[in-house]
Amino acid sequence: MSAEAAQEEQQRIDDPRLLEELKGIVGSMAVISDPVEMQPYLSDWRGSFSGAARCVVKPASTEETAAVVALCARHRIPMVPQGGNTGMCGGATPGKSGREIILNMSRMNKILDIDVRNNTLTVQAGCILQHIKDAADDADRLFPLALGAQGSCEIGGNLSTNAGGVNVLKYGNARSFVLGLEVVMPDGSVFDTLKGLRKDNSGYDLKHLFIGAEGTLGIITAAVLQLYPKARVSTTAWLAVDDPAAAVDVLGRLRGEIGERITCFELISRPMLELVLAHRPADRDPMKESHPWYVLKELSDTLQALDLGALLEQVLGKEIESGRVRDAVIANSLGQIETLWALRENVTEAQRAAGASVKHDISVSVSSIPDFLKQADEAVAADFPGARVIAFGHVGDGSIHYNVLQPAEGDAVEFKRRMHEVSRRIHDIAIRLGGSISAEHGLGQLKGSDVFGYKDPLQLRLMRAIKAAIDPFDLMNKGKIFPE
Ligand code: FAD
Ligand code: 2HG
Ligand code: ZN
Repeated sequence: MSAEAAQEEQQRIDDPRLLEELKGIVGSMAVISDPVEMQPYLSDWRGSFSGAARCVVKPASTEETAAVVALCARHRIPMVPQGGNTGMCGGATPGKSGREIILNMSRMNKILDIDVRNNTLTVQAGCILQHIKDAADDADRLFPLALGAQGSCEIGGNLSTNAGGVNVLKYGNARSFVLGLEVVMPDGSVFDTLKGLRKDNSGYDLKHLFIGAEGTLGIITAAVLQLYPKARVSTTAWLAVDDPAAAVDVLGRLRGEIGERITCFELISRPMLELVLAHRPADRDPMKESHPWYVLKELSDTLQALDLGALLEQVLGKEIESGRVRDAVIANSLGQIETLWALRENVTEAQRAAGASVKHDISVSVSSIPDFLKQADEAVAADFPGARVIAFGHVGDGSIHYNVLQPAEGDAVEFKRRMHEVSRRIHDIAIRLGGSISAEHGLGQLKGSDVFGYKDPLQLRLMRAIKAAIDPFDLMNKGKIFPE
């Protein structure tokens, strides 16, 4: 037997032995290998991706995670990190080989520390985002990351996808909240920068490599997060505009006048509103007349004494007079605010119920949004007649969800067959306008092969070199970002 073959033989481990060793590390209740019990972990929430795995392992501490990873590294067993499994691109779903183990982080759900004087919160990676927001609130602070899945997504998943959401305009995306990170590396060693420092220029800031890496470079186990002052006053309005150009124009003018106070500025198309209303019959159109486009806008401030309502009326008055805003509804109660937000936040669920769809999560410069939407609409109308476009997004970040649904009476199978073609057309337009094919959801297994046609060769070379240096045996989330 050659030395190589002998080493391979030593690395091989059969399932019963592997399960026994894993149970020895995390306890027998935290290893799932029963095929029926494993099912929920083997596919994504949309049902778009599914795979197979040897087992699901749920570590409860950094030490357990490190021991599991070291064991897998020794036997060259590939691993799939999994958080709340709410991702859009199949990043947390294993491949088809059945050789991987899923490392589900949901037992690592402790808030480890709140340091109000340092304005920081230290959390384990499996903490549900809503729980972190609640803990910050209890400490009279704000943790601003906000997205529709916040009741089930985990901070480890948020950081691994560098999640965006509705507050990026004011506070930035997930990356901007991280002061320190703890990561179990692909060989089981622990990268530890859980320090809460705001200044540290002692070389490369390596923690940022793991943020947005979609679990391909290691397992995030904990993070130190930056807190913000709580908003004491806020006001929410639903505006009608003629087209996306008017929305971009209004945002530009408001930024000049009251920039810091704009927390959200969400673009909503009429077809999107109609889809949500059809899905939630108890909800109502906020306006009597129908308009082609809307904006859901929120202002907030930390000064209790500030009359934001008056400020909003003043700036909106000018926009209505000029005709840039056609109509406006200002929410007067918590109930009304929730009603308006429900129309925005239920769009993902409404799309899921409406049949096959192909999602696009592109970004362009804010000023290019109208051009992007015009060109994309023309392309869909010409090449995919009958397909329904559900366009909406985070205007202030140039981030548009341009989702194309199968024709209402059409054939889902035929539509799915052409999905890649649809995406190609939309992505080409975004790239021609200087944009990106992923604003906030990542690549996962949905867009890995696409990005390689678009990304600059030097950047690709650097990405591959980093992956090879950190994970030489390609054990971490195989086939994600980098297609197999
Ligand atoms: P998962 O789906 O479990 O995993 C996502 C990726 O991160 C995978 O590649 C996985 O391998 C990796 N990963 C997970 N945990 C770890 C870890 N501890 N260490 C290393 N890698 C890890 N996204 C936005 O950006 N903005 C939005 O506005 C938004 N709105 C949404 C609304 C709804 C209704 C839904 C269902 C989803 C939405 N999303 C949004 C997508 C999704 O919620 C985010 O991508 C979220 O950040 C994923 O978190 P998760 O815990 O579910 O991660
Ligand atoms: C949002 O902004 C999410 O609501 C989900 O990013 C987008 O459903 C989608 O495509
Ligand atoms: Zn979004």
